[in-house]
Amino acid sequence: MLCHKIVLITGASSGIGAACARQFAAKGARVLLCGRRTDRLSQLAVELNQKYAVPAHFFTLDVRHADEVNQALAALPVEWQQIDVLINNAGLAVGFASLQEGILADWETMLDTNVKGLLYMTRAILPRMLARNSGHIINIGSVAGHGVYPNGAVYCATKHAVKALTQGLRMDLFGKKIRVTSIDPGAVATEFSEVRFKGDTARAAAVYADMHPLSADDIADAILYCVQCPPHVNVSEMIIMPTAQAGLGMMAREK
Ligand code: NDP
Ligand code: 8X3
Repeated sequence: MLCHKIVLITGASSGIGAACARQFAAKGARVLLCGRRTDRLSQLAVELNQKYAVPAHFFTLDVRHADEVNQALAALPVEWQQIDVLINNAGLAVGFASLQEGILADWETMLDTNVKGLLYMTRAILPRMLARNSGHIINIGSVAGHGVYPNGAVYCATKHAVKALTQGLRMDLFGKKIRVTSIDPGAVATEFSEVRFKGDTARAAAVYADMHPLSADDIADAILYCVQCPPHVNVSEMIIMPTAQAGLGMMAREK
């Protein structure tokens, strides 16, 4: 049981973030949900509040804006301010293009969300963890942080940055009782590809066609495992791929 621990999940409005919210709430955590789509967050909070004895709370947040991050966190009701676990999950790929043809706005969205958003959240929440000398930060990286593929260099660069930030944070917190974990998935069937291909659902579906991808729940399971380890155990990095995936873009399709 997570005994009413406060778990803040960025990007809780879909995919891995929403799965984490459900799994952590089921284990007795008080989940704090944020993202840009208020309607989704509100529905999820209602669902969790009806289903579980511990409360869920949501707020709208675009992690790309440092001021917004700081104001939203400062405005949290006092009973939600001591965050025990931060899951830096909000992230996305936008577009699939070579560097010579890439769209600047897409690059900025990826860098601002995946790298700067993660930094803003971490910077805002860490001081309180340090004051209590306890806490756990989970960064959602990717197998794209362990290699590169054509037309995906900028997204891969953001996930390489997440890997470096996770490693650096662990060092900066040397000697403190704050855990830092990177969860690095391969193909997970979420809205990720629909976002990458800008609403082209057929192209998105093709990413997961004729193979058994991971589900958002598979990743939430792994995150739950890391958080539930005894306090002296820090899972530093976990790479999780579908059995049918052996590397970046290397999928065994069944047709
Ligand atoms: P989804 O598209 O389903 O979820 C992404 C979440 O990020 C949404 O809840 C979205 O919420 C949120 N988000 C995006 N931009 C912002 C923003 N500016 N501010 C706040 N929230 C934001 O995809 P996944 O669940 O798959 O993605 C979650 C994480 O997992 C990402 O970091 C992704 O890079 C990573 N990942 C995904 C893999 C996959 O194959 N699916 C594999 C490896 C890693 P909203 O739109 O409401 O703001
Ligand atoms: C998402 C996995 O392979 O599409 O991070 O980059 S991949």
